[in-house]
Amino acid sequence: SDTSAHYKRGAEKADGGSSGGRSGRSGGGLPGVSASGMGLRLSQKFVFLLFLSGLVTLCFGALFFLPDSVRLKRIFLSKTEIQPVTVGSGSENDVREHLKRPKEQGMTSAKGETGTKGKSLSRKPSVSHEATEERLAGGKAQEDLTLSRSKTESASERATSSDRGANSDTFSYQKFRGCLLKAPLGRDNGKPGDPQTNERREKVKEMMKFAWDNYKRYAWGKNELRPLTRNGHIGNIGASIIDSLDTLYIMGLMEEYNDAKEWVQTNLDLNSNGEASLFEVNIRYVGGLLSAYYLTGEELFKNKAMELGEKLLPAFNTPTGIPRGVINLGSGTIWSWGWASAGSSILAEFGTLHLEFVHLTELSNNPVYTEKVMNIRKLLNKIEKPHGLYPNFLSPVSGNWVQHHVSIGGLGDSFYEYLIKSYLMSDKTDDDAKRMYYGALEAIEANLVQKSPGGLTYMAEWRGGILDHKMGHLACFSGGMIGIGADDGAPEKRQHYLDLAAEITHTCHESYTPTKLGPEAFRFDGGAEATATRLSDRYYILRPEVIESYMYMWRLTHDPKYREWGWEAVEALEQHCRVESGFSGIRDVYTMTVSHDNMQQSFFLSETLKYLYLLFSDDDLLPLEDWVFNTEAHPLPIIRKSCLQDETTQDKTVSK
Ligand code: DMJ
Repeated sequence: SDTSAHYKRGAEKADGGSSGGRSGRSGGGLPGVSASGMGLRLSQKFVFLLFLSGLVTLCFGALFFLPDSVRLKRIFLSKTEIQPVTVGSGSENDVREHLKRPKEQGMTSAKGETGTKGKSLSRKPSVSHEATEERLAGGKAQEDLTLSRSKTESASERATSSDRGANSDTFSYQKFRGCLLKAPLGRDNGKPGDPQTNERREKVKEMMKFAWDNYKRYAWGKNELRPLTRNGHIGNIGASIIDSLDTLYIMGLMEEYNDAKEWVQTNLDLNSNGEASLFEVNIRYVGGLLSAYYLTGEELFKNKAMELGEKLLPAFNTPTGIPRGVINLGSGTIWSWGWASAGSSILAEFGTLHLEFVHLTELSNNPVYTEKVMNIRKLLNKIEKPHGLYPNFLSPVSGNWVQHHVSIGGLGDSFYEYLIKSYLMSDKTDDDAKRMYYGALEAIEANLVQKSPGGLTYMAEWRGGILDHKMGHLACFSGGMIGIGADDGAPEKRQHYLDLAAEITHTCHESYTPTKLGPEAFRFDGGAEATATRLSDRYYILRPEVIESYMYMWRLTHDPKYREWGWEAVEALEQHCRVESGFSGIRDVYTMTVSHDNMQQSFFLSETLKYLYLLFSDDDLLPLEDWVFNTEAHPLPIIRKSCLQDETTQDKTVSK
């Protein structure tokens, strides 16, 4: 009713305006209108028809472009509402997707495939009921840090001592620690020697505490904080808590970390009948819990991760084994996103499971997880790829591509990321992943990488051979990705890859203006040079990708400009996104008087602030020799098979 009242007011205003202006002439009739007032002259009919057809074309055009820059941010869908309960839904694209969903959902033929809930599992990991660890009382942050870390260390010692009596089949935390080349948190928790850098790092820590405290105060247990209205965004599965565990831990915010841990222990309900995005649950929850386990040795996190992993298995019960995008965690029913063409699965979704699933096999000693992701890879290897490229939509029934849209940004992005990271995480033994990554990169370079008239290197999108000269903010992660993969490329290409990584990162930095924050998508045509030309692309939802590339490029080159660019971003976040009760995305990065979107995304806590903190830390905080970051910035250790199987391996840090 609000809408119709608004519409009526608008119509009245228009009427009033025109009648007032025309009334003087109305006695003689309006020019061009016949005496009856109903008929129109031929020329007017023509103009009217022209206008109508223009409008129709515009609408079709808009529909065509709708899914382009969508990052599918849904995690848990509500049981009762047709529209999904989302995480990360601050994006206008997501809102548009929601609007499309109700109608299309009914048309999704795939809805309703039921999985054989975890049949193949030999044993069911139980939820940990270990007693809640006593929370540390008060004290200053620094005291907490020392005290609590030693408490957590004793947790990892507990884990290791229980390992000793365990069946040799089960994962040994002690051995895992012994196989790390360096202590995960470095010599001095990554504290940089240079005072200015340290001050900057402390500032980032303060931002994390501020974001966390407000989330805790106003939205505890909800998925995300709405900082303007001071409440939680729909969804009660604590996405911000799981996403924050490792960030709080590495920053030494131990009181906060312990609150988060206690919530996981007592409130994380994985038996809910909620419907979930396989991709989002995997990267945020499985990834977040795995990282928390590997960093702290707390069995609780391992058990929760394995319990969740088992619940995701029915998603793979399709004719090809390519999982569908949505799953009901209670019943195991699966279906495809209503908006994905012809019930297809999304490359960036089914292609972003590998790291976590391999670790689930490591921890559970159950090969089923690795088998599932290896099967995806096998199919991708088998099917024909247009120009060597991987399109974004694939049918889980026929195993064929559904459309020829290729993007290194939304819908495609983390598939490429997981290829190179699978190789790195396997201690460089997964040659298949290596071959696929460099093959894909070659095809991307040949078909998508472009240079703008102004000399900026960018990744265009590809639609059946036609280039769309736009780059999404999401695609900016590729600077870092190409950077970390440079060293393992063909010797003659190594420097080239490093240069390409630096150029892409530079382009993304160029898009951060004038607020020093960047738009959701920017273009390189019609005279545009890394600028958003559509109003609807001008928003910034606290995304991490540009900062992520700064962090990797800093680690790889130690060029001080990356730290300077990171600091620019910190200042901009403080100036434009910090509000009284948290951080919020903004609707237009090109106006200095910003309008806030009222969402503190959970990836701001897991990624944006973590990457900034790492950027201002020494390289020995989560060293890249030992860790890869999943696509939600949750660190996962490199698996050193031979070391892990060696009887004599000892945890150097514990014995020390
Ligand atoms: C995060 O959820 C992940 O990084 C994902 O892969 C894509 N980007 C969002 C944040 O922008």
